[in-house]
Amino acid sequence: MIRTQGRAGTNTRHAAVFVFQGAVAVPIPLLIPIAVMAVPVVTTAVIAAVKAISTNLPKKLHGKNVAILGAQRVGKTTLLRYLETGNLPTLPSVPTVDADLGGRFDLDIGGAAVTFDVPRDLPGNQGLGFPDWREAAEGADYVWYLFRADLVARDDVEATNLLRTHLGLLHIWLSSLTIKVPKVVLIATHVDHPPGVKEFEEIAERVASVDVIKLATTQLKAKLVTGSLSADDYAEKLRDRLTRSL
Ligand SMILES: Nc1nc2c(ncn2[C@@H]2O[C@H](COP(=O)(O)OP(=O)(O)OP(=O)(O)O)[C@@H](O)[C@H]2O)c(=O)[nH]1
Ligand SMILES: [Mg+2]
Repeated sequence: MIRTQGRAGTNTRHAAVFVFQGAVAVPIPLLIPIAVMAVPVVTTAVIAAVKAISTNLPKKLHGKNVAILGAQRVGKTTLLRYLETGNLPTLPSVPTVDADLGGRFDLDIGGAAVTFDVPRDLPGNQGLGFPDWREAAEGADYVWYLFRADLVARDDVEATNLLRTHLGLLHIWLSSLTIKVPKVVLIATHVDHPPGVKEFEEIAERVASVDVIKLATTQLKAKLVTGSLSADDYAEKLRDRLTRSL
């Protein structure tokens, strides 16, 4: 396995801090415009503070091992790049080879050192690919399993069968562990709508009701996180949901 050192993350955000230094004599007529100006400033500060809370990911992941599993082209590298830099990649994605966010490597996520293990999925060669998956899953604090929610929601046979195979294997591997059992998060990608709109909620509900997902949430005690990595604001919401699931 290749071990690489990632770049420092750049997505740390700081909540605004306001310091009031002593009383200042202000004429009464001036107080009203100042008060009017203060409302948006305070509102912005509150929003910044709420955002800072939702980016607790580095604290939760510091020192942890995360195995990222999933079929090809589901968004594993895109998610990693987003967590590392706070932005989606601008260059077209290519299948991961070991030296490029594949294999085992350390990454700096907002100041936290996290060890990721991203074994490749080898289609048609799964007998070769799965020992790496097993090793990664068994040594992890978290297993993040990514799959395409859009395909599963519309009953795509290949995607659903692959999901069933992968989650079945995960169940077998993890149920034989006695000491440290990793927490499993199922990350459903490709729901390319803003959360809250009808289309998003329909896909999210459909995916949550698929038998293999329901089984995984009970057998594996897996959490399900749904979203998209097609735009920065969708990715931010997905990251926030992922953070809450840890
Ligand atoms: N529309 C849409 N595209 C996505 C989403 N997530 C990832 N993609 C795109 O899907 C393609 C594959 O993404 P990658 O992150 O390279 O997938 P991967 O799982 O690392 O793929 P391999 O390394 O080949 O296993 C890229 O073109 C991404 O931009 C998503 O939620 N919605
Ligand atoms: Mg990749």
